[in-house]
Amino acid sequence: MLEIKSARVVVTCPGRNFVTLKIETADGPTGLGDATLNGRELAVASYLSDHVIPCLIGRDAHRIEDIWQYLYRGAYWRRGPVTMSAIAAVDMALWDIKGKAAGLPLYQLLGGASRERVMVYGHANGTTIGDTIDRALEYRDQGYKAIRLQCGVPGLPATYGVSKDKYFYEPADADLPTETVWSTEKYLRVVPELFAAAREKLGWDVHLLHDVHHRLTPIEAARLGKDLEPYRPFWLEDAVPADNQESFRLIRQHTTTPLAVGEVFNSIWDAKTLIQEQLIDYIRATVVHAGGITHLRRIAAFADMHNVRTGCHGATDLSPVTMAAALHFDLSVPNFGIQEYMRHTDETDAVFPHAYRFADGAMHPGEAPGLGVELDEERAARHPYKRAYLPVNRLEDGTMHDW
Ligand code: EZ4
Ligand code: CO
Repeated sequence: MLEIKSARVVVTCPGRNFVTLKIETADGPTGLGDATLNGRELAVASYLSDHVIPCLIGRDAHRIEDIWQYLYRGAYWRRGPVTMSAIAAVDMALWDIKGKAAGLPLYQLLGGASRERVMVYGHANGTTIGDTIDRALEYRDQGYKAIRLQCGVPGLPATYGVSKDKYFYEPADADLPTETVWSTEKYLRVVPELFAAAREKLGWDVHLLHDVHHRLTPIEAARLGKDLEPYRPFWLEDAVPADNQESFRLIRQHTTTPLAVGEVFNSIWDAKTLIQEQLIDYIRATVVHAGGITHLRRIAAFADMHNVRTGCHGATDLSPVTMAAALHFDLSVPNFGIQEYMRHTDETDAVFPHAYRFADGAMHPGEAPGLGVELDEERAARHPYKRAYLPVNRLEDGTMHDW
C-alpha cells in the first residue's frame, strides 16, 4: 500500500498555459500528470480539484487500473475531453509514482524498449512554398527524418500551421478567439504544388507529412489524397472531422495516401470503426487527451490487431509531462509509427526540467525513474494563468467552418 496523501493542481503560463496534477504519497514518491486542454484549461483544473482529488485521498497509488476504472465507470458521466484529460492526469501521475517506487523508467514497466529510439517529425512552415522548403532543409540538416509541411494559401491572409516565428508555433494566440478565413478551393490548389516542390528540393530520403486540420469533406479529401500520391507522403492528417467515422470509408476507396487521425479523440470509442475497418493507417490519440497511458495502451493494442500504427499528437500545448509519457509509450509499444515533436520554449523547459532528449531525428525518454520530468514550482508560480483561445474559422462568405 502506497497511500495517496494529497494532490493538487498547478496552473502555470510560461509562454502558454499548462495544467499539472501533482500527487503525493504518504511515505513514497510524488507523481506528475499533465491535464492541459488548450483553451479550456480551467475546466479540467476544476474537474480535478473539485471532483477527482477528494476521491483520491487515502487510496493505494499502486492500483492504477482500479483507480482508472473508478474514475471512468464510477463517474456515471463518461468520456469527453475534460473528463478524459482529468483521468489522464491521474493515470500519468500514478505511473510516474510506480516507476519511481520501482526505481525504473516508465518504459521498463510497460514491457521494456521495443526499439532503440523514437522517430519524430518536426514542423516546417512558411507563408510561401519557398519559405517552407527552406525551413524543411534546415530541419533535414538538423537530422530530422520526417518533416511536416504547411504553407500559406495564396489569397488567404493567414493559415493554421503557419507560424510568425521561425521555430515556435502557438495557435492559442489571443484572450478571445482570433477569426480566420478559409477557402477550400484555394487550399486544394497550393498543397500539391508544395509537395511537388518539396520532392524536387528535398529528394526522396525524408518522410513528408501534411495536416489538413479537419477542413475538407470526404470527397475533397479523396481528391487531395490522389493528388499527393505521386509524392508519397508519409501521411495525410485529419483530412475530415472524424465525428462521423464512416466518412473515412469514402476517402479510403479513392486513395492510397496513408491516413492519420485522432488528435482530438478522447477514447477508444472515437476510433472503433476507423480501426476495426482499417480505414486509417495511424492513430493520433495521445496520452493527455485520451485517458492516460492505461487507456492509450488499450487503443494501441486494438490498433495493432488491425495493422494501424501510432502517431501521437505532440504539439506545444501538450506539456513536457505528456511528451515524456508519450516517449515511454512510443518506445515500448509494438506498433509505434511516429511521434510529433514541436519544441517547447526555453521558458517552458525551465519550469519542467526533463530527462528526454532529441538527437539525429529521434527522441528517447531517458533513464530517470518514472516519467523523468520535474515541476519547478517556484518558477511555475512566477507565470500566472493567462486566458488564451484557439482561433475560430469562417469561409469567405462568413459561414462558420472547422478550425
Ligand atoms: O492545432 O495542438 O498536429 N498538430 C496540430 C496542433 C493543434 C493544436 C491544438 O491545440 O494540429 O497544432
Ligand atoms: Co494536427
